[in-house]
Amino acid sequence: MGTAVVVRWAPPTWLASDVPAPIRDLKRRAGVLVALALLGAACGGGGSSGSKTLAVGLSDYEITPRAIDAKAGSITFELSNVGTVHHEFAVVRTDLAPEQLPVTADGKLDEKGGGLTYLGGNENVPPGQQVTLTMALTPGAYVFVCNIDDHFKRKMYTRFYITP
Ligand SMILES: [Cu+2]
Repeated sequence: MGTAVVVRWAPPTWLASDVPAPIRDLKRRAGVLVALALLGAACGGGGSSGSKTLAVGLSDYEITPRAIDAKAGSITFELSNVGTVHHEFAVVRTDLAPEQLPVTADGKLDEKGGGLTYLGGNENVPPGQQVTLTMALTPGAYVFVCNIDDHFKRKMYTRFYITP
């Protein structure tokens, strides 16, 4: 018992010598929090209850950001086509990875295929244009795709997670 007390009282010197590490850690955590806050601000986050705005880039042949997550509710997507050809934006609810999604004979995403629910919302976005699309999404895993021509085959998709 006595030794246990001694052991318990030993830490102060150890703690003192170790102080810089926790402080460094705290600073790092603060940095992460600030980054997240900035990300939230960049995503619009703007006040109105449960709705948010997400900037999505459509290029030849990529949807950015590559992995997105957001809270459930009404989400307004600001779709910017920074590419040189028409792109679209469609929402698919699925637990499958994009690479596992069913495809048609010509390599497009099979919108009626198994393992997915095609929610549509597909907006045709001309090059250089911006289109706004608002959808109410419930918690779950999603994939955003451009299913024009062979764009899906070229991996023009991104994963999206909705958290409660
Ligand atoms: Cu496309």
